[in-house]
Amino acid sequence: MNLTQALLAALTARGATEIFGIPGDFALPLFREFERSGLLPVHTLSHEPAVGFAADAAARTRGGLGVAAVTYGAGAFNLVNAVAASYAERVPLVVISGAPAAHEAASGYLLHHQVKTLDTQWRVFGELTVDRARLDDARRAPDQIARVLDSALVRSRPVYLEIPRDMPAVACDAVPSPALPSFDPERLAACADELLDRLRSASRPVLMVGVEVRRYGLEAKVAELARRLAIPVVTNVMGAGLMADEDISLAGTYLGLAGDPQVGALVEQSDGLLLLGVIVSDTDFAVSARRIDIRHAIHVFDGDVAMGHHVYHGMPPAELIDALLARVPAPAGTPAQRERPGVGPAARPAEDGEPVTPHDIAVAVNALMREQGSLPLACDVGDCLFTAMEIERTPLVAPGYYAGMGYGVPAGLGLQVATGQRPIVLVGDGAFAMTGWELGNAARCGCDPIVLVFNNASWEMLRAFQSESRFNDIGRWDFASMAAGMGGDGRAVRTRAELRAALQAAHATRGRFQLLDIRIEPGVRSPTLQRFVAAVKRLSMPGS
Ligand code: S1T
Ligand code: MG
Repeated sequence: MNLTQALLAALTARGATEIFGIPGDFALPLFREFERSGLLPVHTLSHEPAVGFAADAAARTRGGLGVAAVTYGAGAFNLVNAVAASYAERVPLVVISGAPAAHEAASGYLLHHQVKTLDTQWRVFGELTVDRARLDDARRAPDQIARVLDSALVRSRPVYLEIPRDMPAVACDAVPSPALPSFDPERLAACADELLDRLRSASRPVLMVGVEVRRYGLEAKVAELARRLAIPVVTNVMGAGLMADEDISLAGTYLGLAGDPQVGALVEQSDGLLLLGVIVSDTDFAVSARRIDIRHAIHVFDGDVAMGHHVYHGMPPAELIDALLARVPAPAGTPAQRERPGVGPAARPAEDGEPVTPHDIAVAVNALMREQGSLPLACDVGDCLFTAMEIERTPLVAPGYYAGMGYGVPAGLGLQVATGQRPIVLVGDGAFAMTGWELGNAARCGCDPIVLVFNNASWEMLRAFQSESRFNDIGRWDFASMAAGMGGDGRAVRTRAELRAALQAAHATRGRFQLLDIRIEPGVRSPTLQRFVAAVKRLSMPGS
């Protein structure tokens, strides 16, 4: 066995099912060993941000590790923003970078792709990851790989492996099996007891489900806990789409003043708010009608459980949920089958000559999913993300907290490669102009996403906050005409009747990506974005 084979076997043992990457001369030997071993399929894309987004989405939707492999310098630095997003949104992404061989590093030359020093990249990725290793010694490599990959899973954050190009084919022992997180059982028991005491003494307890519940594969167990606790359950923006396949009634998605007022009141007036794996960020908590005092909540996040003025450290989420389930008996008898409600009453899509608005897109997608079954969503940043909050309970991957554009299309490819499910991609014209061209790789990756481009000729989300700025006029691109050149089918859509017909035709067509170039007038926004902007202006930009 060589070092690459040992690494691939260790990645597979920790849930990886593919690698996304772009090689370069410092990574050619590594990619050659990837190909020779055949242990994991390698999907190459066109630009490294997309490599990171696709690997991120693969991890989010399939569970386990996502893997992005790049060359040293120019490739790895292109990946930085995607890894930052994975760090912020708790994704176990493994970054594998080629690097100069030992004799090159010692040559005394300035090497191509080098920045300040040969260690600059190592230091940069130290800021974006929870663990890292340089695999320059085959005797140490197995333990280094095991430690770093296990860190990614336990912390659900990115990690970094740097492989000098004289190492991939070097003989190497197997990597130790995955290690389970360690914890103090007595402290865990005390934490579970106090958490339940606080919930039981509350008169208005509420459970908010966040991203960690997905990242640690706990949706089924948390759904069972929610049924046993019999308290209202909500998600937040980053948690939208969670529990979609569980038999549990969700009250809705919390988005402060920009969301459903009933959900806002439920959360903000709770005297026992359990934030389970929730990223408490400004996206949804800075637009609260009444600021939530986290000290009076119970916040389970990043291995800690904060209650009142004290914190239990080293509380692995999976073990905590098991401890809570052990303390809350299942109700007698079998629970009545619950109707899994959608977002709201199933509005029938209008099929008239009216121009399409973002809300019409949500209604049309809801109708399609009620007729044809649920489809997972991959969403970008912009009004498409706010529109996604109006779509029924279906799995969703989106940069709802880090909010970096360009995620949608690559994430749709990563989702379909990792799960085999055909996604609907929601993306604005500005974000599409960044990474939408990766659709040219769809056929090679075996993907045929349905892509809905919110083509409003505008950076509309920015215009909503600063309407006087002319730089938000980005021109109307004809994306429908560009689809064929990338191996897909494009349809320009202007009216609600055209939207309904185009969506049905796209859904019926397999084997080629389907692009709906939905022409929306600049200034026309979703109700959710409208409320969000009004709330932000009211709360943080008084007088604006
Ligand atoms: N660059 C990147 C990589 N991510 C960003 N989030 C931004 C810039 C800032 C930004 C937004 S929203 C937005 C920009 C440029 C405009 C999005 O335009 P489009 O995709 O067409 O969607 P829509 O027209 O629906 O707004 C956020 C606020 O940071
Ligand atoms: Mg736009």
